Amino acid sequence: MSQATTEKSLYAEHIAARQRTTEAALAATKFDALLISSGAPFTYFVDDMDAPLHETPHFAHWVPLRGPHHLLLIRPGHKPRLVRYCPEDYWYEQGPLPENFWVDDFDFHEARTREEAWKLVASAGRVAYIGDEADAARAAGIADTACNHAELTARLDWERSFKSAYEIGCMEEAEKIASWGHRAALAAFDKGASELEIHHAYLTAVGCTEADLPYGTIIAHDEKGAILHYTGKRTQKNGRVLLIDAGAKYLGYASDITRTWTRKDCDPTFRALVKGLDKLQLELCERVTPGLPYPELHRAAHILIGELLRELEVLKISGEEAFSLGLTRPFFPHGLGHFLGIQVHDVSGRQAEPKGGVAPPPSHSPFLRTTRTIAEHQVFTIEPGVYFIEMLLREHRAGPHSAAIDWKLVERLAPFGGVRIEDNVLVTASGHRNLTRSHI
Ligand SMILES: [Mn+2]
Repeated sequence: MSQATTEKSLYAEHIAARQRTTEAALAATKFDALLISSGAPFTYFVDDMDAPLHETPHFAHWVPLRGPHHLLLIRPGHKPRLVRYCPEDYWYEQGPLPENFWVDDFDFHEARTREEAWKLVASAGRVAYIGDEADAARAAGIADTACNHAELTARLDWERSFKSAYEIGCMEEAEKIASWGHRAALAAFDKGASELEIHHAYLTAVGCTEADLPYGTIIAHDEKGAILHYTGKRTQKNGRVLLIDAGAKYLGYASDITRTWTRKDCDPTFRALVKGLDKLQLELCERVTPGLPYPELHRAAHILIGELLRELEVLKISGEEAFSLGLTRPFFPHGLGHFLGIQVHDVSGRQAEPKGGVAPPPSHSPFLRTTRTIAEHQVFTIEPGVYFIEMLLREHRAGPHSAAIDWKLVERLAPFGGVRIEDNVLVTASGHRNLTRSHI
């Protein structure tokens, strides 16, 4: 079977599953139909410029059609109706629908105006709406309480955390594309390129504009690696460390990959830290198994990081002890990972149950985005990190456990910023499949 045929048949299965799960969610919430819009552009304040459109994720879950104001109507027992908004407009390109594998799965229409589009999805009964065009939905007679209904949305979000074979195929493609960028970035770093030059090398290899990436690249030399969401792009060359956190998109699905590279003139203990964290990251991936609560994996990461820091003599006490005294937190101040899919920080990581509710993170890790129990078909990141962040270390310098940290070594390592290694992991029936490592 050709790749195109596989994609088409996997997509048909994906749509059939969406129809099934949406019908169940509608039944549970007593609605007769669901209408989703692709979204309205966000216009900057006192400006006539729009931000790049992020299509409504619930819409993107059904169809990889880009652009604003498209509408999708789902009714039990009917083929989903898709209305493509394509105005007559000479300011922006409005071509015919490009060749694709998905249109046959819809009762497909085109509309020249938004009014015409909404007329084409007029439906009897209790219709629920998801999207950011609630005014248009109300004008079409949809009740206020049926717009972005909490339980219906929660039920669909819950389903989004279990990826279909089609979605996994898309995500694997996004991994492959990002790996081209990561390889080009490493080659540029080896030649002494600046953060800005590495960013451009990444974009060229991935073959897209910055707006087409799932998130802005984090490309940090040396001490800037300790800024978790560093967005600067300096022009100085010859960094000794490169921390690069960058992904790619394929048909709306994201990859989210971090690598940390060092040059030979970097401090040997920092190089050992990078190597040790890489090994530890793989060990955490090995522990991924259905039934394990994700927060337990996060806790294990803290203890392993504590042990690594003891091995390198940054800490003078065991990993367990360091964690219980709160001394691993300043070095690893973020969550171990998050769900990944259409959104980079995909939905429902903290959802308590299909109908909604929040499962809060443990008190020691308020930033942990994933509190769910690990289950087959979930995709999430595993991204431990170790950083030297003065703001977080400060309180421990004079604290009761100050003697447990080798502060001289901390000073020596701080100019190298930090290290993070991040892979994207698919949960299988018996364990996991690392979607990233086969590419980079
Ligand atoms: Mn991430």
